[in-house]
Amino acid sequence: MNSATTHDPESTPGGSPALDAIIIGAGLAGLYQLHCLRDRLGLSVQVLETGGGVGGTWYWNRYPGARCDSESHAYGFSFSEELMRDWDWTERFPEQKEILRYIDHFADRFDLRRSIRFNARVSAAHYNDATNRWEVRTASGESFNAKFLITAVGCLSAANVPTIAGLDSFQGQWYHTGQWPHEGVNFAGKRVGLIGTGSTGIQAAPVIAETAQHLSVFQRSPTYSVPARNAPWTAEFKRYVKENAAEIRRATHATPSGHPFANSERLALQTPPHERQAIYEAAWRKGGVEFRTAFGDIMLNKEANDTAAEFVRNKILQIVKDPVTAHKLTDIDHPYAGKRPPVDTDYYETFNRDNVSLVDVRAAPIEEITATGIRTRDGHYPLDIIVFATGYDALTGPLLRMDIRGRSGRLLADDWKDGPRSYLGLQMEGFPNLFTITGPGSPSVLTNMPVAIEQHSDWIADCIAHMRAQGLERIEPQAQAMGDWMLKVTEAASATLLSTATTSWYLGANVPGKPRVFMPYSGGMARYRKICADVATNGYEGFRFSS
Ligand code: NA7
Repeated sequence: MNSATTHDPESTPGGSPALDAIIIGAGLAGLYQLHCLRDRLGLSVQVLETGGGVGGTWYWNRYPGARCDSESHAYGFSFSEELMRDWDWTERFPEQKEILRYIDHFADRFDLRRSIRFNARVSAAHYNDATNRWEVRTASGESFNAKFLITAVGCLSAANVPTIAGLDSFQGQWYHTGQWPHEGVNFAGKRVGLIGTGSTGIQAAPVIAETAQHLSVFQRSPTYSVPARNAPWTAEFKRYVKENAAEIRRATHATPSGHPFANSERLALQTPPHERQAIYEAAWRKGGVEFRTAFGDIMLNKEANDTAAEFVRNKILQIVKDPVTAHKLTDIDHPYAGKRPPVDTDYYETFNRDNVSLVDVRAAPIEEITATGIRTRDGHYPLDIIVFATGYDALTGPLLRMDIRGRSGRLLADDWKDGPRSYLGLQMEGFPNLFTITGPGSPSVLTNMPVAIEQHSDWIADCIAHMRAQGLERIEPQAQAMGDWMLKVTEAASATLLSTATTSWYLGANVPGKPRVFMPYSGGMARYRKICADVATNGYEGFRFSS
């Protein structure tokens, strides 16, 4: 790749330092990886970021009601106890603005911005066999090169706007929740159509309904949502967090999910029904994704799962007053938590409002978008604003939207045409010195993300430090190790009910034409952490180095 604006050891104008590493993305992953490589290892690092600021997911997702489903005290970085003690989260489930403030604080505290180029979207990354360097190009034509390339592009960052005939002709405004305008959207007095009832739609609907003249929620697949029970943290809890930073970190490292709570050892099927009901009631009152851990067999046994599913369905039926709407909201086609389980604030209650209606687009699919609204098979819904809460081309999308080529010009998109293949979700055979933070094949979206991000970034930094110490220039996985790992990913998914939710984005089912492969590793974060640590201890077993 040649360009007039080239930043590399040979031709960098003004003698700026040669790059050891390029990191794509300045969300939580990119920032922490930058800190590891630049400040711990002393490497010269350039971060390239599409957005105009740090934050990644939290930079883009400014839609109404945007909040984290992880509890705040366990959501941030845990490598620095000082950072944990100095930051005060105000609420149990922090809203987008507060998380972005935290990420800004992190970037400033560790002086990270000087190594980040904003408004720089990477369009291509090609490995040069002769120089053993990655040549990276941005959409605006700038070029960079470095020995190591690390993608920190997020798992849910490639917006999925469905192809619906007529969208271009719509005369109102439309938005995807993951590309929300910074100035916000005024719904007052407007007829709003919200498409999608995953975690995002479920968060957005109650907030949009507060000001919209009318909100129509277009539901294709109902799902199970549990109340978040969000509330400000008490002074006592804030003190607990400061005094127990190390313990909170230890807890998040010990659980399968990276959340500070483990699966209960109790089994739903071995608990008498009245006791089981009381346990579910207590979990429902407590709220949050912790509900899923009420019994140890919920995700392993369909019959056990049915007890959780029935409990949530009954709650929905009790909350929603209109029986037809309640029926549509509970006509769920997958096991509880088989698809990513949302948590909400007044989602089901929202359907009791006079200005909200549910449109069942599984029964009568959307046929087209007209100049004035949405036409389904059985009617036309006049709208001023359409909100797409239609999710993402998850995990592989952000990587495959770039032109990534490895040894001898090998195209990643070709290697992954039948689904992503990697060793440990960290590296791909044929793509030397390329690391993917929370890539497909790692626990990623099945965990409390910062925990997975820290583990990957630390592992990558340790690996690069090892290479430097040993004078090694190149690392890539062995094909056999990669194949064996992919079998483990499939086996782990088959051992749970996750693989039975055939319409889930974990399987790529939400994007037409995407191969149906269960992408994240579902064997648990704690187990995965140990596997990665053992691989390193055993001389980076399964990888091949060259000097
Ligand atoms: P999700 O979980 O992928 O949800 C997207 C929703 O949009 C889901 O209900 C989809 O129905 C629906 N959808 C997608 N395309 C269409 C079309 N063409 N017509 C009607 N409905 C459609 O994305 P979220 O943003 O809610 O959550 C993503 C993650 O972000 C979340 O898990 C958190 O980790 C944060 P479907 O189920 O495909 O039938």
